Amino acid sequence: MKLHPVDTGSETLRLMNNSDQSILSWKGIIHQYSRYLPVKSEDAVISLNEGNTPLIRADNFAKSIGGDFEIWLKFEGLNPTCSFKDRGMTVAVSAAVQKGAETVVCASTGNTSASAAAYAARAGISCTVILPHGKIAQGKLAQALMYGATVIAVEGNFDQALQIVRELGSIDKVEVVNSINPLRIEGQKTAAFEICDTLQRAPDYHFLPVGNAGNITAYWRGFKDYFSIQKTDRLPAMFGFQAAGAAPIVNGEPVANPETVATAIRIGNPASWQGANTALQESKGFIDKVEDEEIIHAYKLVAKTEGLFVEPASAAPLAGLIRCAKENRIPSGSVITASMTGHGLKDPDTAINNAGFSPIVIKPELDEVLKTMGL
Ligand code: AN7
Repeated sequence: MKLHPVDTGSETLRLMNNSDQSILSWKGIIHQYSRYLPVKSEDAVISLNEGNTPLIRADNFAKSIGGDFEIWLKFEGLNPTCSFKDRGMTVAVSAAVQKGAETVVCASTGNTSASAAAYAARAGISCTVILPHGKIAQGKLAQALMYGATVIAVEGNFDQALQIVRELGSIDKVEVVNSINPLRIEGQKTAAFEICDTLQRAPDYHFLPVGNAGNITAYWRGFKDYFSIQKTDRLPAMFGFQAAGAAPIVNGEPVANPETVATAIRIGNPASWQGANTALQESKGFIDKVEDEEIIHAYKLVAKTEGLFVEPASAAPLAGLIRCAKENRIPSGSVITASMTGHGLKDPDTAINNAGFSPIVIKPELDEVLKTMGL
């Protein structure tokens, strides 16, 4: 099979700078990036061939928000469990199995639990997830249940669930796979590698949602790793966005009762707060909060203009980008990348509640269809 260069208009890219063969036989992020990771591909690896997600250029979206810059969306919803968490989970679960763990545990707003449950199933070990009762998107809950995890719902929020999980970590043969496990961060940094490999450069700005702040920590590490070995010639400014009702880093203090439609980032006391601060300071970045209405607006806009269905949390950086475009914060011609952290199908309720209309019910007749179509 021959792969042709892709002409994007402003620059000519290859699909990847790795060998064509590596695209055809992608075996996951540990296999691809083992030289930058603490788990090696020769070790027993628990993988679902995660990573290698598309970086989609979003010119329609850019135009619709009046942006005079390039926007590239890293569609992490196309990982095996439909979120970026799989990158960290392959590393954390592989290491856990190697050291003899029999159970993995995590607290979660949904995606971590889906990913942990899948990788534990693949490894043949058990998994217990602790979730805030009633605040998990349907798709994520369905995943954890289907992959066979023990699902515990607590009458409390994510921060309280994580506190319990921290204490479970001291039990023999139990491994915590939240991002307080440093191996999760290591795996997640590979998304930054893929962005640079695909663009053949680092972006000027990277936008992403911030919840527990593991991912902003991970991307910054990834961009720095590539820069330090001169694979790239610049470092992006990291632009993070929290939901207004769950914005501890922006407010400078924990939020006791976080609330947002973007349940994935409904977190009041992020575990990687320090990592986020480092990324923001070192990259000369920026963190802000966006209202739920802005999140929903961006969520619908990217679906309608680009055919990209992401979950509400992933729309937070897009809402932030809309603001930045309005406020002229981004110099024209900049190359912006943004993490679309989870798939829209994870949260069908929010989609249906916000789509703005219901299917139009008619008789099964051509005339009726034509009339409804306005033809
Ligand atoms: C779609 O699953 O914290 O700032 O328990 O699912 O690294 O926490 C999920 C977080 C962004 C925030 N987008 O990332 C969990 C969990 C989506 C997410 C975030 C999450 P971090």
